Amino acid sequence: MRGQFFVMRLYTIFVAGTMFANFFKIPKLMNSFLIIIVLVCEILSSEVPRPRGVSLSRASLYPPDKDFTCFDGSKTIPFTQVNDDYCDCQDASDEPGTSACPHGIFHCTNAGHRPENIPSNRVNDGICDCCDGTDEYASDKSCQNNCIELGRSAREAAQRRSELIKAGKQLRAELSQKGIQLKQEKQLKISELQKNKEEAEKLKAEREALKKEVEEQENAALEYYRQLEEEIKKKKAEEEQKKNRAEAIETFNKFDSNQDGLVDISELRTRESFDKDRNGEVSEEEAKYFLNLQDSVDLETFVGECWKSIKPYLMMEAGVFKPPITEPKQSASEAEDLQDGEHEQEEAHEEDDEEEEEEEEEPQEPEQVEEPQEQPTTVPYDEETQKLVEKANAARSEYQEAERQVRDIENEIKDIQSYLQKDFGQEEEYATLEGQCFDYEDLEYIYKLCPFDRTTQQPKSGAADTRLGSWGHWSGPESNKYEQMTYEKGQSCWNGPTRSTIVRLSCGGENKVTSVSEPNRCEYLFDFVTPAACYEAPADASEDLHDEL
Ligand code: MAN
Repeated sequence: MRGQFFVMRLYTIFVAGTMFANFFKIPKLMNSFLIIIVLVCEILSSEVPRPRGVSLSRASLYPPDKDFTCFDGSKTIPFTQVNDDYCDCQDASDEPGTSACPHGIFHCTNAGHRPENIPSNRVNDGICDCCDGTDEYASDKSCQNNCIELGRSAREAAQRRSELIKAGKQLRAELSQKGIQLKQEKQLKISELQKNKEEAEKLKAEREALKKEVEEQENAALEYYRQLEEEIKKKKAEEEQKKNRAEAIETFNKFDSNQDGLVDISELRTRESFDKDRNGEVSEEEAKYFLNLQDSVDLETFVGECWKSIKPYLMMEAGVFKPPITEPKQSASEAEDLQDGEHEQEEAHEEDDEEEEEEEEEPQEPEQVEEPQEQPTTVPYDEETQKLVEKANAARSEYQEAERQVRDIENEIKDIQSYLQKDFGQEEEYATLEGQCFDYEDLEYIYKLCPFDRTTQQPKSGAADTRLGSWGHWSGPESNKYEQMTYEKGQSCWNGPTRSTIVRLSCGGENKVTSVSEPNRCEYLFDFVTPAACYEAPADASEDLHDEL
């Protein structure tokens, strides 16, 4: 029975091998060689006597003609106790083919496919774990041996993968070449810009010198006008002062009704203007206030101390002084409305005039008069000075232009330098992805991956997009950090952290986002295939058949 099964297996391997060769167009001679190797291995693996659940490579550890010593050396038992369904060794080495030991390992040969080690508690548990069905040798479950079919599809998949990687590697090499070229071009651009910068700086220095020279000439010419204006201003101020003093003296003489050379309280009390509270009479306090709290003042005290508080009241009385307006400014439309209704208002105003005069008005307190700020007198420049000013203005704007040029070049250099520092992979293979964006649509959103920039999520309803993260860093495993990207510090999640995205990269014939999910709220996972990620060595179609074959 066992012999019949063995012959059947050999036949199946032969047929499967021939089909495999035809399918993948492997030359006949080479295929015969491969089939022979597989058959020899099969014969060897089947013929080497070993306890159940032991791999070919470990068969020598179970010599049947000797007592068995546990692998940890803790115990020696007669060989007949190996696989007797009783756990003697703590390391489970005496029960490789039963479920007697809690942490044992059962080895499935899985001839024709990949061998497998399964936990021994799965032996005879009613579930087929090994494709050759050997794990269920004593259970009611009858397991089909489908290793040949599984092996074939695994090899086919491996072959497809190998071809994909092979093609991808070629594309990756091209991308890498382009990436290196891009960086070289940028490097060249920097050298060119450095040269331009030197020239721009030279020009800037020349223009600065020219500006300085003409500004000196301009300054010298304007100095005359500054002094002139200063003198005019001084003169004007002196005249104002004189006028003010004369006015103060005149007022003093007017107030000094008894001509005793003093202005006193009683003299001020006859002056209606000083009725600050508008109650119809000038009180003693009110009069005293204007005399700087004295009973009487002489001419010099009047001019020096009292005049500045008296003058605004007299000006107000004469209608010359207007207290500052504190109401908010009118808007243009309000001003128009006002103009429209101006006539009616004017008329109404005239009618109201009399009444208004009778109305109690809040007494207005004029502020101490600050002399109005004089605008500097502008003396027109002569033709020569005017020309110098224009020349200096031109020199100034030319200098500013040169300064701007230097700044622009510096900024461009800075941008390129930061580009050159970017990590675009082992051989710049990801460089060409910069500046591109790749979309992925699900039912609700359009997701976007813009490598080295950002990830976004836009609702299909048309609402504004949400930033799911900005380029952070490579975050793949130590063996190859370029297998994963992290985008971080995206828009804040409601009542939560900022959004972030992990982008898993794998080998593909073209650049494409193949899936997007949100495993945790506001943490997104993109899968992106790209030839740039075709790193792996081409998979050997027979690699998985080690050990047993
Ligand atoms: C939006 C989307 C979702 C996210 C929630 C969090 O609806 O960005 O992806 O989970 O906000 O509130």
